[in-house]
Amino acid sequence: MKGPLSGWVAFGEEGLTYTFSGVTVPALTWDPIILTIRDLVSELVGCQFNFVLLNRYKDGTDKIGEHRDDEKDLVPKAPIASLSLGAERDFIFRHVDARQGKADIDPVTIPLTSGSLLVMRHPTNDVWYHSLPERRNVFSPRINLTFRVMVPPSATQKVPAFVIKTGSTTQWQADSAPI
Ligand SMILES: O=C(O)CCC(=O)C(=O)O
Ligand SMILES: [Mn+2]
Repeated sequence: MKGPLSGWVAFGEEGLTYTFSGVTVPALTWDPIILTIRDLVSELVGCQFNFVLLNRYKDGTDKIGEHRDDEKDLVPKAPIASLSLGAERDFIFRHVDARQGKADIDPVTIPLTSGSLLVMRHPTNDVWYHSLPERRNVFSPRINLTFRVMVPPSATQKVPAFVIKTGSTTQWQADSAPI
């Protein structure tokens, strides 16, 4: 996965780290404002997130290449909630079978406006790649917060690391969500 040029910052429970593309990002102690947002997003999605990764895109030349969020630090099947602030950018899903030339499935483009919350539920990350391509006509910055559920350092995968509530959950465009 190719990340934005400006690097990453993360907040989360003590001891959590996120390793991707050969980079390990340790969780800083929760900032009170970020924690308040985390609580709101957790309530909205119905999942107790324990980690948030912040990406900053200084303008449309910063981008993220096509990838899936499939790192071993992530609790399998937990949702990922992505909050966007600042410049609007296109987020593109591409189906794994289309990528491999096995099926003719159109990519799905979602314009992520400031304040939008995109929720990727299982099995989205298994079957769809995503990217945030370069946009030469975007001149202002964007900040993205992805709320995640990470495996606690001492846990094994046999131990539940999160609670999913059923009911009262909110999804991005439920009818067209690429799940
Ligand atoms: O900035 C975004 O909307 C996507 C970020 C992303 O895919 C990631 O951090 O894994
Ligand atoms: Mn991603």
